[in-house]
Amino acid sequence: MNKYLDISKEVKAALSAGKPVVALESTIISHGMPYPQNVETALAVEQIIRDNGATPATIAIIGGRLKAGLTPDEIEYFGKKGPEITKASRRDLAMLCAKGLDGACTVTTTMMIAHMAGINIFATGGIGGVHRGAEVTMDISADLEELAQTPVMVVCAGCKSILDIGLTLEYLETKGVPVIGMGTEDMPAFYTSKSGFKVDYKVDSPAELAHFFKTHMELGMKGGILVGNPIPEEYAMDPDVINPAIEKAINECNKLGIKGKETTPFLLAKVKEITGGDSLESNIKLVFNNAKIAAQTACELCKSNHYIPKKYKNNI
Ligand code: PSU
Ligand code: MN
Repeated sequence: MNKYLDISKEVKAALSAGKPVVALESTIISHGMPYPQNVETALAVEQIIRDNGATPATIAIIGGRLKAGLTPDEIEYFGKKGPEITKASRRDLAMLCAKGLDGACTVTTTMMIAHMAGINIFATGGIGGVHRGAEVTMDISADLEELAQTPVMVVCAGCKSILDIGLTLEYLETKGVPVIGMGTEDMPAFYTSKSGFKVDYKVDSPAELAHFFKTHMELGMKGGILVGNPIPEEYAMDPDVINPAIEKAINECNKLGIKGKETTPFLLAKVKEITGGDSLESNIKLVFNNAKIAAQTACELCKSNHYIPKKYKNNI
């Protein structure tokens, strides 16, 4: 085991018994949502994973240690400190460990630490991607590179249109990352269920997703897979409300000259402010939904070594 890694007792017990474990990120807690909803959501998400038969492993860096599995007190600490904690991407990992500092794990570092710990399924809200205007700014999230090189399945609610969704999908195609729609052929758009862009493949159940992922791993594919799980219709936002809010947030971001790693947290907070908190409510609900699907998929992956969806049976 990596000398910088600490796996919690509960997570270690689950992993060594071959039981399902689902990784969760900590940037969504510190930078993605305001306190106290961030802590409430993080704890509720862990409960949903348990209710669906898996063990949650929230991932963060504390005092230079890579943690797979946090205590409720540690989650409270991340939630309360919020953006004061360093948002940790791949480039930050060694320095935070060397200096014994804290770091909030993005999708990138959560995938890295999950993989080190032997966890291969991860649930979150949204991933980073190619930002609008990236042809000038070159702002392309390290999350896409991590998906290209680390074999972890990331269940998200698609890309929000603070990003250029079309370019994000092109980038993933170049990097060989399969994009799977859970029950949909349309890439979900985070606050809404459809972006107008197609996913690569549609699956209809966690069992089918587990089968696909197992095949991906058995082939020795080095990268991850991205699952777009649409927000349930009852929690989706009206495109006529959310789209102008995103436009306004992006304009403000550009006007203020906000760049680099500050961009995504700024846009998330601004969209929430413009929508009077409605976007936060949708955000919380879609994370719950992703946690459920990820836990169910982790259970299928553990139990069904030989699961073959009916429609494939004739081809074998
Ligand atoms: N998108 C969200 N919520 C989030 C993030 C993205 O809807 O909390 C966070 C995730 O941790 C993601 C990171 O990995 O932002 C991407 O940041 P950047 O765009 O700077 O790569
Ligand atoms: Mn960026």
